[in-house]
Amino acid sequence: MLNRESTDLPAGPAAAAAEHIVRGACPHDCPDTCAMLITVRDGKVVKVGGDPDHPTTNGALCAKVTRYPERTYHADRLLQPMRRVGRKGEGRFEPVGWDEALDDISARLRAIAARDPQRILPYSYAGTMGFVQQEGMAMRFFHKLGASLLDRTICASAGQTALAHTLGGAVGMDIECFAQSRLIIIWGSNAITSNLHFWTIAQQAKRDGAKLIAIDPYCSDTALKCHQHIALLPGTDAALALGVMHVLIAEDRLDHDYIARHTLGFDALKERALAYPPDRVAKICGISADEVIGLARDYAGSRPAAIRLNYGTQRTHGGGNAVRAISCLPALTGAWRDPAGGVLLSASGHYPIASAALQRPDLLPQWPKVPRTINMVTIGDALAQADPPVEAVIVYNSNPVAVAPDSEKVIAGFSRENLFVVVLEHFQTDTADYADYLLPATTQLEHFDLHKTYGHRYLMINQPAVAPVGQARSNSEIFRQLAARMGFDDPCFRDSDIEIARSAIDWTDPRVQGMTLESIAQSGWSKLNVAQAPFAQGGFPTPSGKCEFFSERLAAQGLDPVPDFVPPHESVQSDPRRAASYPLAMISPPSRNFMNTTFVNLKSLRAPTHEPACELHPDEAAARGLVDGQRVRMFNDRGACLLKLNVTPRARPGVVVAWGVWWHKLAQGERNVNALTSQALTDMGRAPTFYDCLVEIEAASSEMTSTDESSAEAPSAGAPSAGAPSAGAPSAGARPTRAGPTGASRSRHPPPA
Ligand SMILES: Nc1nc2c(c(=O)[nH]1)N[C@H]1C(S)=C(S)[C@@H](COP(=O)(O)OP(=O)(O)OC[C@H]3O[C@@H](n4cnc5c(=O)[nH]c(N)nc54)[C@H](O)[C@@H]3O)O[C@H]1N2
Ligand SMILES: Nc1nc2c(c(=O)[nH]1)N[C@H]1C(S)=C(S)[C@@H](COP(=O)(O)OP(=O)(O)OC[C@H]3O[C@@H](n4cnc5c(=O)[nH]c(N)nc54)[C@H](O)[C@@H]3O)O[C@H]1N2
Ligand SMILES: [Mo]
Repeated sequence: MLNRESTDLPAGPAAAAAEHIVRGACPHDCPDTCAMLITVRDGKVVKVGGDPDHPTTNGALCAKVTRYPERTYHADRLLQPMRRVGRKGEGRFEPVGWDEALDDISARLRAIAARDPQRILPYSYAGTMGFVQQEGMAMRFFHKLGASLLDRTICASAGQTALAHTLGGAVGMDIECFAQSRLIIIWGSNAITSNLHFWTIAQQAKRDGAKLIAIDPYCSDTALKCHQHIALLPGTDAALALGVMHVLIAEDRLDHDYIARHTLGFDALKERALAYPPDRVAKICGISADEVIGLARDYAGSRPAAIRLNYGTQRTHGGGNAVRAISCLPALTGAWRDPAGGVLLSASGHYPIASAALQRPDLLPQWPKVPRTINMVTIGDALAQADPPVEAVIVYNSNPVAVAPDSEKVIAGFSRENLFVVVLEHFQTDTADYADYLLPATTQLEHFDLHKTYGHRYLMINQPAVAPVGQARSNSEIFRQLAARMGFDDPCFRDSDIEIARSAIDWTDPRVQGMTLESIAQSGWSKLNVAQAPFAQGGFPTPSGKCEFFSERLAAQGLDPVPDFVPPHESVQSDPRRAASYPLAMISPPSRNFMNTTFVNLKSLRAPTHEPACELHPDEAAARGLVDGQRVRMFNDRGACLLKLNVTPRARPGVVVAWGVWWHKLAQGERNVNALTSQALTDMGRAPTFYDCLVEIEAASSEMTSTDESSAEAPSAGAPSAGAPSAGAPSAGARPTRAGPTGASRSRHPPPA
């Protein structure tokens, strides 16, 4: 499967030597997208390191990705195709040949498609972010089939929609320029966890005298190291941004020239901001009026002033409006005039992506009419209620049973005996337990790819370092072979991985002028030609060419054209009745050692935390008679999970911080935090509201508190070993109770009672 043609591209140095280094790119859903140097000895990867020449990677990888060899050669790695033998969710499989598996899968899909191809649904996200292995061949396949479209909204679509309606796209500052900023506001981002290489840059700025301010309900590792931390309540960022505007306007600290030339709708924004005086904002946000005023004065008084905004701000009901309000700020003060001023949420919109050539929507049977769209966030409801029903789900690059909100409903959906499920994976995840066919996929060390990024401006190449492990095949190869079996004979289904990568970029665009796939492969990466201060003279990619405080396009959708504070669905202020039963606002931000649910099954990365944990303020703990270190049950009317309690003032009163995102089956009680989160959506972008979730916490009953890490180990997954029907040793049944509201005993993900 190693794509023959890939050797045509210049590989890394000394490609033929017994020990050699191959250039890779980190595939994960992280803004850093690091350049990797992969050391191969005798056909095996022995080391993965960071490229010292790549300006943002700067020679360093995070603890997770340094462990790529351990992950790749892990004893639980899926090495052969498998077919279900037990009940859905039991996770019991038998080995099957590739041909038999692909023949049967294509026959099943053909039969369903004959009734209505919309009954088939792809489910995928960002297990890998490469053009080839993420959606390149997969999307062509599902388009040709006429399957339901998947709305890929689980992470960023509220913020992206907001940016599109304000700046004109996912565009902004060059991350490297933050080194020269005099003020950096780190807004809804725990950079030390989720954007480590930006943190290196921010520390450089700090050493050079910049002030760092964190805006975060939790005193994260990052907030701890900033000069100031503003601990607002979750989901109140728009109010804070409007309060800052109020002060800027009241004290006339505006760049009137920039506003006049390069913005649209100042009067409407001014009127809105005047409704948010600091006292009102302080009440909404749970902070002091002085903090609002101080933030505004710091912002207006520093030049260059930069905002590193992250997706943590947009996982509540008003997330879209929050991102819109925050991204209006640099146009009010003219911060965009400097390369080290402005805002960065995502840089992905700077890449000239040829998505029509890559994904071929024109292959849809009734193009330009498109099939129905199913939102990946509400997969729980969709599997129960969609009409016509979903009869098949093909999962790749994602672990929906663990990452989608409202787990009990997701589990119930995947438990349907009349749902045909195919999962392409590296490991036997929570989702894999529900597969009818479980297909072993290659890792980034075993396949070719080309990457855009969302945190910096380099196109990145990933060369395969070694041959696929076991019988693993790349996503692109699996969909290529399925396409052949379905009789899809368009030439694009025979494209090699190199050809798919080439089709992904509009090479005529000035931003990639002078670049070819081959030239990028030479160094492993190549920087886009985009101005360091892209909006110093305006030129926003909006319809008006201006920063749109007022958005005609939002108005046309019947939405508020001017940013406002949209309260959380669930908070003490917005829903006091619900808060009477569930008074704590729960947020579940990324863990440092995991990448969403990826790496949770690596014992070495799980070791520091040992088990899922949460943090609660001493006053909240005392009010409940809870003590540090004890096991607690966190619950609401949707579900429950068991956590170890850390009592610490780093969590503000009213908020519980429950780190994401464990595998259900590796957690005590076999439920992670998504058992409690809801399927409610954001104000724009149809996105999830993971951090908009009221809960209560109590001591776990004694039968829930047996703490034996070994009992929470993964069942040895889908086994490489000689043909034995493997996996899913019924370890689950040996455990005491599940965390769920019913407390009923259960097998591995039981349908809710
Ligand atoms: N190690 C690691 N890195 C990751 C990930 C991971 O799981 N682990 N996930 C990756 C993914 S998928 C993404 S999308 C990115 C970005 O992921 P983000 O969701 O931006 O994650 P963080 O940077 O950790 O920042 C979230 C911060 O926002 C805070 N927060 C929560 N609610 C609010 C709120 O309402 N307002 C404000 N101001 N702050 C809030 C949290 O306490 C946390 O400190 O990170 C990526 N990087
Ligand atoms: N409670 C709560 N839930 C959350 C979040 C949160 O902050 N709190 N964060 C949300 C966010 S921001 C996101 S982005 C989503 C992430 O959700 P997902 O995108 O589902 O992310 P992962 O859990 O990392 O699962 C990715 C899976 O893809 C697999 N994979 C990796 N590479 C390949 C490949 O080449 N081929 C195949 N076939 N498989 C591959 C990995 O083994 C892994 O199991 O989760 C969301 N869920
Ligand atoms: Mo994400």
